Amino acid sequence: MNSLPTSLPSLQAKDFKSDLKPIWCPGCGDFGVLQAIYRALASIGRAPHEIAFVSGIGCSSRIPGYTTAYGFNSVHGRALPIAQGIKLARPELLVLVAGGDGDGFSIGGGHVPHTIRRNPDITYIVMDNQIYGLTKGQLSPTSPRGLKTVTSEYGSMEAPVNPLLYVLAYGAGFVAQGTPADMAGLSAVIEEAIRYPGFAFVNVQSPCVTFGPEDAQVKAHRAIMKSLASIGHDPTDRLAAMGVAQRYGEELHTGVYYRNPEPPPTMGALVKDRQMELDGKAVARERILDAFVQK
Ligand SMILES: Cc1ncc(C[n+]2csc(CCOP(=O)(O)OP(=O)(O)O)c2C)c(N)n1
Ligand code: SF4
Repeated sequence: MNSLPTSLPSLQAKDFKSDLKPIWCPGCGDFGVLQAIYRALASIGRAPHEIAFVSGIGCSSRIPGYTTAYGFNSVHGRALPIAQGIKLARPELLVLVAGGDGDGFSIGGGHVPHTIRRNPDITYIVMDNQIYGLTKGQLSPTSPRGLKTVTSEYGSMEAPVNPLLYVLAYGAGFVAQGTPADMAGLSAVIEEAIRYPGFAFVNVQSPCVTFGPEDAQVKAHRAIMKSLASIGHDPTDRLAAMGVAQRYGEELHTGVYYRNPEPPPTMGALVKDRQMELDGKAVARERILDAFVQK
């Protein structure tokens, strides 16, 4: 857990709700994700003006605009580098990133490993609906094999990317999964991700009711979801987490896959140390020069 203040009773979920009305299709899973984010932010207790919320482009990437935090609906696939820049320039801000599976694991997929190896203290929430929603139903990197879409009329021939294994393999310190079918569980993992001191990833199975796979619906999730705690998973065991994550696409597990019990230094902490080191060297250099001039 990091030094974020624990819940301030004065902030409620409604304080994070902006005046903008979501234009998602009725029944879209992203409504539930938004509610879970409001709840998590209320529990965290940071005021909206202390939060920077960055997204890429997609239906899911509209989410920052529906909150009262500072929002940046940026460029398709480029939310993570922008968020890292914000966190470096303004380390005191709470930085959240959100977007779709296409945004994060197709066009933006190359940024994920590099963000993980730098370990900025940011939270990345992916609304994984296995489709490109905004552009009306093309194959996405997480589309299941066989899915018929406008770009795979006879069914996809490709194996899906596994977002959980992807981030675990690169060493993400916090990895969790949720679904809007379990609002309490989803807001709890988002809150825990925000409190983790380092890069934290939450994959949300957020159904696209208009273009997504037919069996991916909130109601269907409720019937099949299984918490990782109920199967006795140990979230401090990264290899065990990778083992369970292999079942992505076959079973719907919710909860924390992995939480590094000894979080490594964040990018912000390392930069601060380097700055102090260089400042110290600059002071020493000035002293030597002063001594030289005085002679
Ligand atoms: C550079 C660039 N390439 C392509 C697009 C078109 N585009 C916009 S959103 C999107 C994919 C949306 O899918 P996803 O990121 O999974 O989000 P969703 O809409 O499903 O929430 C694409 C291909 C774009 N806006 N910019
Ligand atoms: S197209 Fe899909 S992802 Fe986009 S708002 Fe509609 S249901 Fe949601």
